Amino acid sequence: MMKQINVNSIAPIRVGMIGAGYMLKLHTLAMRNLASLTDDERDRFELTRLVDTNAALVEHEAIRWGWSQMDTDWRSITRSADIDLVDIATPNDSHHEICLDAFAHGKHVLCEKPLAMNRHQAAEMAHHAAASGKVHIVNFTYRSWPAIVQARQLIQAGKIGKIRHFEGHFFQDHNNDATIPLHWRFQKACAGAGALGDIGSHVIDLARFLVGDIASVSALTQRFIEQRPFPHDRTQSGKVDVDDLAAALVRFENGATGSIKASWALPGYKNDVFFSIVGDKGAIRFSWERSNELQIFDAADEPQLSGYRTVLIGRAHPGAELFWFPALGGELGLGVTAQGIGYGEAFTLSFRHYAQALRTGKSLAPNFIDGLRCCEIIDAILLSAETGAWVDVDKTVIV
Ligand code: SOE
Repeated sequence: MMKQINVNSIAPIRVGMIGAGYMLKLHTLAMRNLASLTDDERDRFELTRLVDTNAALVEHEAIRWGWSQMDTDWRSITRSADIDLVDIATPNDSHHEICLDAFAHGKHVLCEKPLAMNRHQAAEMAHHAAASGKVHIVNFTYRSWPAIVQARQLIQAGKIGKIRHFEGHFFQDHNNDATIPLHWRFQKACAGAGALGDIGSHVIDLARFLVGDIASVSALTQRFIEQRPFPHDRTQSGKVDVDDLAAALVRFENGATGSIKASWALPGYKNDVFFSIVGDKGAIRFSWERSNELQIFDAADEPQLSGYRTVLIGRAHPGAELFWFPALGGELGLGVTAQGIGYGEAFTLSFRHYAQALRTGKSLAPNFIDGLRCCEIIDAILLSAETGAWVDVDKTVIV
């Protein structure tokens, strides 16, 4: 029997995405996958318009990923009546202008991290975001990861007691290749910071998510590759002026201490988002290189059994129930399967969370205030690295 399939009865969230680079894949995949994975009709995004200044690229990507329209001017998104959510995945130096224009035209805004070039820009953006009454989101995607949400729930339930120490890093090695050209991420004027902004921002955000706000830092930065070839003439090279590595000792407002490190040029590290959090009753540690595992230590275990236990992340953990089980899984008794999930699924979970924020009209964390706090900590780390002194994090109050 042939039957017409019912289409959505609830209007989808109409998205205009700015930037057709690497993040386009993850965002689009997440929005498309979410529609099929969730039964909640409110979790629907419509791929309305894609913009990039590179006309050939935007056409290619819009067709490939199923966007309805394309353009080369971002104002065709921030100022258009047929867009609800402006999704920004452009180089960092453009976030400020695009966000302000989007809020001025009554749009909800999702912005890639780091939110801004520095804390001053970020404060202005957070101020406009709060004043607009619109939903504002910063895509700190690791916050949605089931193992990390589980870690936070255990910490909040008091399982590891009072937190004494946080050790966190994000290490990669892809920029250890000196032939990679001098693109925007290697220039302070476009990126604001190097590895610290690109991936250190994630660890900073996780430190805040899991432990709390940071009061002060003592840091250093290093650059390993000083010159890189120009993208359009590789026989010539130009100066890199951002960090390849940043390392900071940190004091949290709640009295815990710790360290935060980031580098994109440490051979052997492929994508290691790592944290170890130790409290007076136990400890938790996680590494993205074993992202479907969470390690938990309970100081109350009897001495013969004392040690970390490895928990395999699956349907029992927050968010992971969305994935990879038959529609009747529960009834078939497959409630605890754990086939394993990855980077793409992290974005799907993030977008499910953002859909919830958009439908309730509440700027759930991670929002522009979280983006601002992260920029304040990045600035404190850069200042400390420059002066060699401990620096208090300069927190802007947003009302
Ligand atoms: C590149 O270093 C990168 O894609 C970051 O920009 C992302 O935020 C991180 O999730 C993975 O690595």
